[in-house]
Order: sequence, then structure tokens, then C-alpha cells
Amino acid sequence: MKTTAESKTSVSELAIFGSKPAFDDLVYVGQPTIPNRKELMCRIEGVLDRKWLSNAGPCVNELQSRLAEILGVKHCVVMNNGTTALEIVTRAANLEGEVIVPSFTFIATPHSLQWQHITPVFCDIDPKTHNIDPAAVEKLITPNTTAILAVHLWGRPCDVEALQEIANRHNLKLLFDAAHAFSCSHQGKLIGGFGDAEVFSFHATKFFHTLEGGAVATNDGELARKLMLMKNFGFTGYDRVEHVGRNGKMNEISAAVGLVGLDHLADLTESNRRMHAEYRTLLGGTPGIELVDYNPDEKNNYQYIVVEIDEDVLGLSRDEVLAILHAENVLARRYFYPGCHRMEPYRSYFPNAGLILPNTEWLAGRVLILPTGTSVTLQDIRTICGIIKFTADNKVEIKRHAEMQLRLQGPRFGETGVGSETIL
Ligand code: T4K
Repeated sequence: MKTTAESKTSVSELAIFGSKPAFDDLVYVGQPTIPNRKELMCRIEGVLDRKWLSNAGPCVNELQSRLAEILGVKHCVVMNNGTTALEIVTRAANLEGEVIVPSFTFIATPHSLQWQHITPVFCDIDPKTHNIDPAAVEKLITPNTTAILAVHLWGRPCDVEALQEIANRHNLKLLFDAAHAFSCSHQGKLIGGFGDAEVFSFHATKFFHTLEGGAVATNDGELARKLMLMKNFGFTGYDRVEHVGRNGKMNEISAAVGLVGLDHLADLTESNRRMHAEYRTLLGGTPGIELVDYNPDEKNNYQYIVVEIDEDVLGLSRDEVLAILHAENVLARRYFYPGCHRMEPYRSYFPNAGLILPNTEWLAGRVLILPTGTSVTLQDIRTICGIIKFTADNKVEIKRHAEMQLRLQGPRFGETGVGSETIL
């Protein structure tokens, strides 16, 4: 990644005020990791030679067994993406009526329910962990509730025990959206074996990926059997269909990418850990900016660099910092703003949901995701942190400059200006 300058020395050097961006090329939050090309090409040649490209091919079968072994579960059923995996498992587990989910998640979590006419009931989060708050879950249970669908956000485990206790007491299913949590552990046990089932996303931007892909991990043999059927139209033989189903199959090239990726997980974890540590060192002690940490006693994939911005302390809002970074070609993201309850169709269905989601609303205004992964270098991180620290140190001058610019040229900064146009 080419940079033009390591540090800014005056506010007018910020790209938001018209100077050259720090990065010539866009820096993304999560560019995909390309597994070892030689090994990958060898695997792909094998797929092409066999002319067996989908429908439970050898790579898919091998991937399923290896994943089950790694995760320490009896079954791991791979599918063509995480959203399909969520839809199929909620169907296979006979969910209906209402399912309690966090709103602070990627839109696929509630969509997987709504798509099947199951009502997602949005639940607030614990502002410290960013995960669903078990106490809030309890208050939302009605006679129509059939399950809790919790999310291990950023790969940090939910309060699994409290959720399981609630699920047991109310006779509810407990599923986890573990899209972020591949290779992360809870109390020493890898995520994958908790609740009735756990769902992974293997999307290109994920820590471990298969271009597009996903999987359901479970210890429930009957559920796994249904998942296998339902991801393949319900076929049990050439001319026999025993269940309603759809096409949720992973293809062989995707599985090949996954198999090569599995051989390099340790290196990737270490490189992600180093990136996270670098951010911690460089941003530590910056008032108003707090890096979300991972429990060092657990296994983590360090896939997300999450910072919380406290506007009252920093003197600039999260969106103003975002606008400054975007102008420098750093495409930081505000996952998962504004909260699913503020997106359609949920905004129309539940216009007052925000009233019972104060922590979600609060957090959605503070969180910023910064670039990491194999496309980012430690030097890139130093440059990014340099811009953030310069911004923090010069907030008064930046505000003054922005106001002057507003008077001279119209809006260019933060929510209503040029910055917001670049906020994706
Ligand atoms: N549950 C949760 C909690 C999830 O976070 C997700 C997915 C799901 C369920 C559903 O799983 P899948 O059905 O996706 O398997 C991205 C991903 O598309 C999505 O998989 C992920 N969560 C979500 C958190 O992030 P976007 O809309 O932000 O993606 P996009 O295209 O902006 O890409 C993110 C960054 O990566 C950009 O900075 C560009 C870069 N990029 C992306 C792709 C695809 C590349 O450099 N190359 C690429 O090929 O959703």
C-alpha cells in the first residue's frame, strides 16, 4: 500500500480540506485473504480434472469432515453462504412465530427469519460486550416465542450459559449466528458446539472463507440429517424426495479454497493478532477512542478492529472521524449502523423499536471498524493511527477549519457534507 505521508503536520494537510489523501489506493476493512496460490491451483486442477463441480463432491465432503473435527462437533453441514445456512437451520429446527434476535448485527440475521415469515423480535445488547443481553431476552419472551438467535459479535462469545438457562427454562431452541466466530473459543471450547446449532459465514471477507459459503455446526444428528436433505431439494435418492428443500449446496471450487485456507489458519491468526496489537499500542491512551479487546485467555481470530468513539471526550463525532478517514482513502466502516430495527422492512413494522433498544442506538452511533487483514501492512496501520491521533489532537482547529469551509464553500464535513457522501 503506497502512502504519501506518514504524518500530518497541519490541519490543512487533511484530505477532507482538499489536500492529497494519505493513501493513493483505497484501504478496505477486510480484503479477502487469498490462500497459498500454488496449493490452491493444485486443488482446483483436481476439481477440473474430476469434472465433479458440485453436489456433494469430494472437496465438500472432506471440508465437512475436517470442519467437524476442528470444531469438535459431530456434524458440520456446509452450504453456499451464511444466510442460506441461517435460513435452512431455522427451518430445519421448526422455528415459527417469534424469534428473539439482537438488532445490532448484520441484516442477514433478522432477514433469515423474516424471509420465512418468522417475526424477528429485536432485543437490546450489553453495551460492554456488544452481545445480546440475557436479561433483556427474558423480558421479550411471549407464548409465540420459539427460539433465541444470538450472535457472537466480532467473534466475542455471547453469555452462552445464561442464554442456555433461559432457553431451557422456557423450552426454546437456542441458535447462534457465529458468522464472525470461526476459530474463537468460549471457556476453552471452540464456538460451534453451543446451543442447538451454530451458523458460520465463510464469505470472502471472513477470517476463514470459501469465496462464498457458510456452515451449520451441530451435535444433533436428526437436525444434521434434515440440513443435508434441505440443502439438496429434499432428495434422498435419484428419484426420491422426502422433504421440502432448496439449493443450499456449496460448490467444489469454494470447498477447495476452504481446504487450502484451513492449512494456514495459524499464520492468519498470528498476523491478525499482530495487527490488533499494533492498533492497541498506537491508539492506547487516546482520550475518546477505545479499542475493543479480545479475551487473551480464549482463542480469537482478531478479524475485526472495532473502536468506540466517545464524542463527548474526543470532541468529534464518530461520523466526523469517519469522514476524515474516508477522505484519506481509508474506507473504515460503521458496522452495524443504524441497527437492523432502523432498516426496512423492520423500521416500518416496528417504528418504536428504538425505545426498547437504548444500548443498541447508543452503540450504533459510536462504533467504527478499521482496516486489517493480509492486504494491510503494519506501516498502513501506523499511518491510519497517525491520522486518528492527529485528528484527536487537533479537534478544535479541525472544527474551526470546517466551520470556515462551511461558510466559504457550503457543507463538506461530517454528517451533512462531502464526508457523508463517502460514508458507504
Ligand atoms: N450474520 C452476520 C453476523 C454477518 O456478519 C453476516 C455477513 C451474515 C450473517 C451473512 O453471511 P453471508 O451470507 O454473507 O455468508 C460484508 C459481507 O458481505 C458479509 O458477509 C458480512 N457479514 C458483513 C459483515 O460484511 P458488506 O456489505 O460490508 O461487504 P462489502 O462488499 O462492502 O465488503 C467489505 C469490505 O471488503 C469492503 O471494504 C470491500 C472489501 N472486499 C469485499 C469483497 C466481497 C474486497 O476487497 N474484495 C471482495 O471480494 O458485507
